[in-house]
Amino acid sequence: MSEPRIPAELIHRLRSARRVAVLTGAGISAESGVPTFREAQTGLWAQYNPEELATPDAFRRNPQLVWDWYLSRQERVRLAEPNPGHLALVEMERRIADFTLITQNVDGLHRRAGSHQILELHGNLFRAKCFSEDCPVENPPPESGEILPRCPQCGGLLRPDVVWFGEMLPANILRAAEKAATQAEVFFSIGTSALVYPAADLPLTALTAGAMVVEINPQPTPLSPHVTFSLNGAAGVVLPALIAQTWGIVA
Ligand code: BV8
Repeated sequence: MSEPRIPAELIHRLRSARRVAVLTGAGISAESGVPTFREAQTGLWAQYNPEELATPDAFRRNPQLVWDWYLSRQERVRLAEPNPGHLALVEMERRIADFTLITQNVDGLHRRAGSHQILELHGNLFRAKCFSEDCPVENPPPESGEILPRCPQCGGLLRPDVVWFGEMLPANILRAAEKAATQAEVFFSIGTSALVYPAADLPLTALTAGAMVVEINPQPTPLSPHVTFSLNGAAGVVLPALIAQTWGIVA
């Protein structure tokens, strides 16, 4: 399959850009074998809707079920490797003076790929925190099937350190993401269905502030009609082509 052709205007703009921001969603980890958030779940989890499991109420009702879901996702991610899409963003960070990577993903694959300026809007699968007093804790959550982990400070239940539906995003991280979106000359929305707020507001914030907004997704999304360029393809194919055609290298 021939390499996708990146619009000349985008290449030109990227070469001279000082400030670039990128928003990623589950789609950028799809080529690492990590199922996307809304992809049909398999096995035991096929009977559950992720949006119903990723809530405080689900945890209150059945903490073991919710922990087992997160532990099964951890196991999937441990077996996964960053893919060429992740690696292309590491190269883009090297080329841009003021680069911000904003991710909705909780899989930690951007950091494993070598990205540094990362804002994890929705937390991280491999961190835990206290469900009662919100004390941050370091020790890893339990192996699957063990008794439920308790907070060493207050004895309450530990929970995955992710943002569930109905919960506020970390205010400092969201503020930094909004600032990056407002200041970006080029803003990418990559591998996200643009359905979950407030993350889905960020590309529109960038557009309103005058940025060139570029979407990379094999499917159209509610954002597609508004963007400057819609590159219809897989992140692991389009991003390496963009790096090669902009800076003449293979990421
Ligand atoms: C909030 C962590 C203020 C957990 C996640 C009612 C009550 C309360 C809130 C709401 C409500 N109604 C609406 C809301 C707001 C709600 C929301 O937006 N709901 C949506 C569903 C309408 N948002 C919230 O609740 C947020 N908090 O608003 O607080 C508040 C508080 C109280 C009351 C009111 C307001 C918190 C949202 C955070 C939820 N946590 N994750 C966990 O992961 O377990 S979100 C979850 O969805 C993941 O993080 C995921 O990243 C994210 C977004 O999904 P995507 O990443 O886009 O993934 P998806 O599968 O959808 O799409 C994948 C895309 O990739 C597809 O487009 C596909 O085409 C593409 N793709 C596939 N392959 C590739 C590819 N692209 C490129 N390359 C490929 N190879």
